[in-house]
Amino acid sequence: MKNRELLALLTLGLILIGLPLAVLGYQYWLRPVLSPTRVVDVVARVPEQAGFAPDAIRVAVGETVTLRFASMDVTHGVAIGPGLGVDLGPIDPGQVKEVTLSFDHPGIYTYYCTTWCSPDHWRMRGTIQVSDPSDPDFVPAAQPDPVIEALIAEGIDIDAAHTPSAEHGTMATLAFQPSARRGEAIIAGGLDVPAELRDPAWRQSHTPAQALELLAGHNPAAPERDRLDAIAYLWTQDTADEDLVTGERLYNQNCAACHGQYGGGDGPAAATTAEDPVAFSDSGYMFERRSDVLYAKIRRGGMGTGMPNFGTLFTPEETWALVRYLWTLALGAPPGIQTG
Ligand code: HEC
Ligand SMILES: [Cu+2]
Repeated sequence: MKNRELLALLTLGLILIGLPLAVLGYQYWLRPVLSPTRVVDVVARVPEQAGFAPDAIRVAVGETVTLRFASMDVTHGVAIGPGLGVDLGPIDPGQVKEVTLSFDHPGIYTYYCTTWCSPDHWRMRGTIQVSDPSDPDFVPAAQPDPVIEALIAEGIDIDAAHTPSAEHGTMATLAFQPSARRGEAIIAGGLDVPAELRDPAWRQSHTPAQALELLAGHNPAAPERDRLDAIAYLWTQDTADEDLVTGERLYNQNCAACHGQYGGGDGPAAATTAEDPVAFSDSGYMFERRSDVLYAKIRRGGMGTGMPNFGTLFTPEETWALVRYLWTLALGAPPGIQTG
């Protein structure tokens, strides 16, 4: 009887202690040894507790490496960019998720948290530096961005803080909430649209307010509402379905915490930033914005304002998808596109 009890207890103990040990042993000892590729363990904690450890990984061109992410405190999420298309989704405490990568060219990539885990969440980033073994000291220079170069050449101070909409005067509030859907019909109905407004390059580097002025010059008799709706249509017509899907996904993961899910500037982290996050749903405010400047702001961030930079996370295409999505927050979805 005594022996049996002891045996049962031992068995139980073996299961209680042995099983986790076996799992841990497998994860941390056997798995890396058996793995045909290099395994790098990255531990995630909120940024106040050091964020990712390690926060820098070196990989050689051609080397295959498995990155294993484990969360130690709260639910984090991991994606790696730019342009790798790696999104591991949420990682709960105690959970491990992994991805195996290899790189053909030297470059720098960033792994970053995609879940709002703390007020400092967006600081949670680490870099993967891919170097060429035959030239290990070569660090690939950041690719010059033609859009940002053009803005600098034009003399636009991208790092300047935005002007609060209250100081905008005339455009602070629009007479009507513009509707892209209605605008399509207005244009089809014969509104005279100047050539500039039909040119995507012109629209990218001008504000809707500037377009409105031109449009009014050509259509002095048209009601203001028709002109606003026509601009809303022109500004959102190029937005493809997949842009919206990408833009919305990236926005919800990376921006909504500050800028608000519907662009109200009222996300849970809005109170923590030095400057107020911009409200993209404020169409009067957005009528004074240029797409190329929005693009540059997203990539470069706002010095000292609390607006993070995303240039190391997203490709230029992903950044444009975000800009297009921001316009739909202000002006509504373009006609023919269903949003949820
Ligand atoms: C940690 C909070 C925070 C997060 C996260 C954040 N932003 Fe911002 N953002 C701000 C703040 C604060 C400003 C205001 C900066 C200023 O005064 O110029 C701002 C400004 C901007 C601007 C400039 C607007 C203008 O008129 O100049 C753009 C564009 C923008 N954010 C886009 C984004 C996008 C897109 C994302 C996600 C990929 C994002 N932001 C994530 C806080 C944030
Ligand atoms: Cu996080």
